[in-house]
Amino acid sequence: MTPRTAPRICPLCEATCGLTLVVDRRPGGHGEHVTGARGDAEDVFSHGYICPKGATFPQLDNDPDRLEMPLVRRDGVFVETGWDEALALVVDRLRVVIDTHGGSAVGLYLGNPSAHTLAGTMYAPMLARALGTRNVFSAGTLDQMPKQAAVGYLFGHAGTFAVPDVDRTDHLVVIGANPVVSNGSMTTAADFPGKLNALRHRGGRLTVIDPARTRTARLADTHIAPRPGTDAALLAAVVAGLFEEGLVADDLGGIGEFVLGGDELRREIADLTPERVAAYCDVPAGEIRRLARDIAGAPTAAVYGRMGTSTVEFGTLGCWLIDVVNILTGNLDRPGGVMFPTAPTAPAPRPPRPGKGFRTGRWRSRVSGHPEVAGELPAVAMAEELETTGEGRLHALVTVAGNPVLSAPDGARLAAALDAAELVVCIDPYLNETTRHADVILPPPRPSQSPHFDAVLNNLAVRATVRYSPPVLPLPDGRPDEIGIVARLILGLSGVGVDADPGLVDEQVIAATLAKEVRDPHSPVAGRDVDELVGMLPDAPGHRRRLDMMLRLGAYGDAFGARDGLTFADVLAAPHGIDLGPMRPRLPGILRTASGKVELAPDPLVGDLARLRGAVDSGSGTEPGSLLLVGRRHLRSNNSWMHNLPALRGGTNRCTLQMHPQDAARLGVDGMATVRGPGGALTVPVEITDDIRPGVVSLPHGWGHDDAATRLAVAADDPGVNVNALNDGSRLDPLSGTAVLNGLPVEIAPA
Ligand SMILES: Nc1nc2c(c(=O)[nH]1)N[C@H]1C(S)=C(S)[C@@H](COP(=O)(O)OP(=O)(O)OC[C@H]3O[C@@H](n4cnc5c(=O)[nH]c(N)nc54)[C@H](O)[C@@H]3O)O[C@H]1N2
Ligand SMILES: Nc1nc2c(c(=O)[nH]1)N[C@H]1C(S)=C(S)[C@@H](COP(=O)(O)OP(=O)(O)OC[C@H]3O[C@@H](n4cnc5c(=O)[nH]c(N)nc54)[C@H](O)[C@@H]3O)O[C@H]1N2
Ligand code: SF4
Ligand SMILES: [Mo]
Repeated sequence: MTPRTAPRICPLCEATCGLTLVVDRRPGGHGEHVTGARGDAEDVFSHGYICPKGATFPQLDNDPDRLEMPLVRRDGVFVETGWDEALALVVDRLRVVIDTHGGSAVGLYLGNPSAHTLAGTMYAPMLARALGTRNVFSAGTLDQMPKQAAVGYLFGHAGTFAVPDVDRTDHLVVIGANPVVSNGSMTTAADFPGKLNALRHRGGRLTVIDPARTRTARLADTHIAPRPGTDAALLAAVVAGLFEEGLVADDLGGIGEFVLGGDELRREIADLTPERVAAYCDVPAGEIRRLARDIAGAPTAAVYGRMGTSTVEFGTLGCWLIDVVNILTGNLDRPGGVMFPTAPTAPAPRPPRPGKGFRTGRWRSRVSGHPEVAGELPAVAMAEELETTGEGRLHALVTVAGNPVLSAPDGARLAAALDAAELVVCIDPYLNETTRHADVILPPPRPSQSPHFDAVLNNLAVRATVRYSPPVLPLPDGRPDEIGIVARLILGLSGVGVDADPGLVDEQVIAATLAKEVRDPHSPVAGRDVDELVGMLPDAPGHRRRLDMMLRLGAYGDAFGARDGLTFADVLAAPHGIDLGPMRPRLPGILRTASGKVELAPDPLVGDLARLRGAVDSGSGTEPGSLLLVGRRHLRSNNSWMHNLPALRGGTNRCTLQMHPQDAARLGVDGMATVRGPGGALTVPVEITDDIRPGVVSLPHGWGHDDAATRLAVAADDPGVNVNALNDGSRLDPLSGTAVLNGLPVEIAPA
């Protein structure tokens, strides 16, 4: 038999490319496996694009270190256990913790890949409810939580993101992001490199603001290299410059009636002039003023920021000011500016109405009193919550798709706290630096055996499409997929039993959602009969029934037969996806602030400007000879968990400390160096390069695979060092609880 092919959306980064998998019989004839992956030229979103990570799909799928069976720790050693037994054991042991100490004694940590799986997006959040805990943590507070807080205050909801309209903009300003390498984040756009080239070809402009001359910066017309950690000050000065020079767009480009707080903003920010922040940012005032003019003067412009603006001391302020610049220059909600995507499974737009608004601190962490933000507590607080005795202590932790021992600051402390905890359960395919501290590991099956739908990332897509990948290979008998693992835990915890049909979870959601919809006069199914609607859903696995419901209730759906529109059957019939067109204006209907308007100058953000002023005026970190550490990503890497694939090893993907020749000469560093940060010291190979500005050094994260108790044979060969061991986790952006990962002060000496 010749090999067959099957389309599959790539789950490995936010670009969500369509792949064509090649599937062949295994040698010896025992079933099939994935032998190849290439870009799917017919995919309606990615049109054939693929990156080196996507191309390793076969290696990832077939990795011999991938766990096939649950591992249960007995007398200190992991023993392979059957599925029913392992799931029952987990529920029994969670019950003991909950019965003794209450639901809040169990923490839940959701890692990055859970944003890419159906299990992580549509089921794992329900696990928190089944546990009865508010101790929810995620990679978000090592990443984009500042953005969520900022848009929460501006637009009223922490999930309402405006993304750059990269296909139509005339001037893209990229601050603290390297999308040519990362393929974009908090903006889902396949083939970012191609889109930046297309921008240049149509005569558009690219400005990159980054202390490193990244691959993205190399494509730029203008590259500004500020001191790390100073983006909020730089952007505040751009805003001050826009006001001072009369560059604010007339009627904010046509959305003036939907925006409040312009005068207050002007008053509060006017003193943060380019001249005042120039030394702190180490960017000449004239360059900041030119940036303001270049954004205001472009027919359309979009300012886009990521990790370098987010995981810093003033992360929320920086993320807020990015959108403030977009708004003041008339670029919010218009083609070529930044726009709010309309995802196919999001509820259909409703008429404008004020919302509840956004606030934080509805509860606080027990030990340090960190405010909850968007329902989460800071990932860096997990260790202290586990360690610190007393009422309300965390006694157990469940992780889903996370490796916080490497990805969060001070992993050694967290590892010790996990060892001391009563129960640690990890839903994860690998025995790695985190899961090796578990009592039970429940491995999801291979990606080829799992269905795929981007329920979250479609909300960030620069063009609307709908695509679904059914499993390419069948599951072995008796093996649950990841949805089944999470759903059965939920059913076990809620007393229904781990042996129940996982689809029951979906039926509960369907019944509750439809009951609410039919009562909502603005719903496309207002006044209909719930049973009739349930009866229209397909006879299919629970996740498909739920997706069918969401799609039919959504902007492009058929409203359960009430209008022409999509059902899930249409999606199944289109293996390369259905294009739903470019982004469209969404104001004011999308706003959920208490005023029903965009709130430009929310109190918590305006209030935090005082802290920024303090930093600017004290010039902290600008002392001669001081060094700041930033991170970087490599094209052939994915955080901490793809170093086990031979095809992604070596070459440029190396765990080296990049340093400018002037700094290296001054410090006499060559070969190996010792880096000392607030959390400890590491010895690393140095790479001297003028791709990084003086005063800044860069080290990638996700390395440090030297723990003998893991099962990552390839990664262990060239382990690298864990950059987060330099960080004690005490530095946070207070408005979002996000760890400072970029702009960490370090000292360096020859080793
Ligand atoms: N210093 C520094 N630290 C950083 C960063 C940085 O830039 N600098 N970046 C931060 C960012 S942006 C992020 S998002 C975090 C990531 O932090 P985490 O999400 O905690 O870590 P990852 O390395 O993404 O690990 C993902 C885990 O998911 C598992 N996994 C993979 N696929 C699946 C699946 O389909 N299902 C399940 N259940 N598990 C799966 C992997 O085996 C691995 O254990 O790291 C953060 N840490
Ligand atoms: N190949 C690959 N792709 C990935 C990942 C991966 O590990 N590898 N991880 C995925 C994940 S989880 C995420 S969140 C995204 C992240 O996507 P990006 O944010 O695009 O990726 P980073 O490489 O972290 O880019 C951050 C940039 O900010 C710069 N920077 C650091 N500090 C500052 C600062 O203070 N100000 C400014 N202006 N710039 C600063 C750094 O030099 C770096 O170039 O990538 C995703 N895609
Ligand atoms: S850019 Fe690469 S890793 Fe990201 S979705 Fe596309 S193929 Fe997968
Ligand atoms: Mo991330």
